[in-house]
Amino acid sequence: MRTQVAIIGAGPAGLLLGQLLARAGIDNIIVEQRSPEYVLGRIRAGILESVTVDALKRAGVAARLHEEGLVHDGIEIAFNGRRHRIDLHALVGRSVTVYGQTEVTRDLMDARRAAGTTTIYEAEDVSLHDFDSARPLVRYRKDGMVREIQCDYIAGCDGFHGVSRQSVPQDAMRIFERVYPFGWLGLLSETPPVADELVYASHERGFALCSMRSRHRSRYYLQVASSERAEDWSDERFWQELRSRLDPQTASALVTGPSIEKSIAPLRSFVCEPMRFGQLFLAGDAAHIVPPTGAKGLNLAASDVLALAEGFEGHYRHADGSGLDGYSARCLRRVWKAERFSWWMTSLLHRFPDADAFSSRMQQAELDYLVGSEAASRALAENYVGLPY
Ligand code: FAS
Ligand code: PHB
Repeated sequence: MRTQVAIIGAGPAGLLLGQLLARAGIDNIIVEQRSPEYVLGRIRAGILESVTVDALKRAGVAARLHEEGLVHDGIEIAFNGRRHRIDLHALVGRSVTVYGQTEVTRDLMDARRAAGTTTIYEAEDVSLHDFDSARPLVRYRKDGMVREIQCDYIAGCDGFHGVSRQSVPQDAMRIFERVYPFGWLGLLSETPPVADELVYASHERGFALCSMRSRHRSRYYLQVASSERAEDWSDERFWQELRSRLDPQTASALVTGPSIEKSIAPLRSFVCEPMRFGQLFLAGDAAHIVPPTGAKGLNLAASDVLALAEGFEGHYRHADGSGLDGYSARCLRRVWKAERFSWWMTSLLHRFPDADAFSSRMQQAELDYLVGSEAASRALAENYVGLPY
């Protein structure tokens, strides 16, 4: 097979890139190691920045998002038994949209299927070759046969554990990483959300987050030690621990029910520099990871893909290589600011096992300052809704 751009990974980054390229008349093939059902079964992000909403509009897949997405003008920060609302829209004139990553992925999959663009699911032993030449190659095994895709470029959209970044020689990249000593135990339930907007709770027992997917489906998270396993957390134990970390107003409004999904996500900050290696471009989690506290992971993937699609369009339609040449530097400027914000929010709201009394007072003072200063709240708001793309 031959194509212009071979995309590795059919998560949100790969599917969004494929859709934007197809609409620009740029031929592409996606190679995905899992089945569509498996990809849809992963429960992840829930908050879309306006940049991401615009990207999905440009990709022609925002109809259901407009119908079902919930626009939120604020978030709440709870500590010392009280909730404090950060009025995003009043502070920076913008909002966020609650619409699960699963739904984004489903909409992109449906659009790709309708367009008849090629996606190879359950591809085994995917490998990348000669991306330091003008004739890169993707090889994979399907139905017992080894197949090849010749292409002009490869887009590595295969997430943190994917093959793309691992195909790059170690001495060609610089890695920056911070692994946090805790994870997030997430629970999805068909229960009404505990509040109209998200509640980020800082408590001496640990961080908790009350989020949602719709007005009848809730998503909750608890900070847990890295050694914890989801199977050790019964629904009852989860609900009891969540209630113990919430302020009285929120705890009294909590409606519990059976979990639909329960899983633990590790927390890390990670950046690979640069994001281009010859004819290979990394986008999304393949290039960077943020702790989910700032709701940036999926949104960074979308802004990478927007920049990459613009670069390919400039190259193929206007013989202008500047977008591709500037891709890595442009994305990393936005990535590092999102890394800072996600690290800051994680440091502010979580309990660190090695924190001393001074660190705890610093957290308390930062929280008091945040909710008591319009300037501090505005700084959080402009980062949370998404810095300019
Ligand atoms: P993805 O990891 O979503 O997709 C990569 C795709 O590549 C996958 O389908 C994978 O199967 C495929 N792949 C991997 N290796 C391959 C190979 N060798 N060959 C072919 N295909 C391969 N973000 C938030 O904002 N909020 C959250 O609450 C949140 N929770 C998360 C929980 C978990 C457990 C994880 C891992 C991430 C979470 N994230 C969250 C971040 C998440 O939403 C990512 O930012 C988002 O999925 C990024 O999308 P992609 O870059 O497409 O990577
Ligand atoms: C989610 O709903 O999954 C979610 C929302 C906000 C975050 C992280 C995750 O900061």
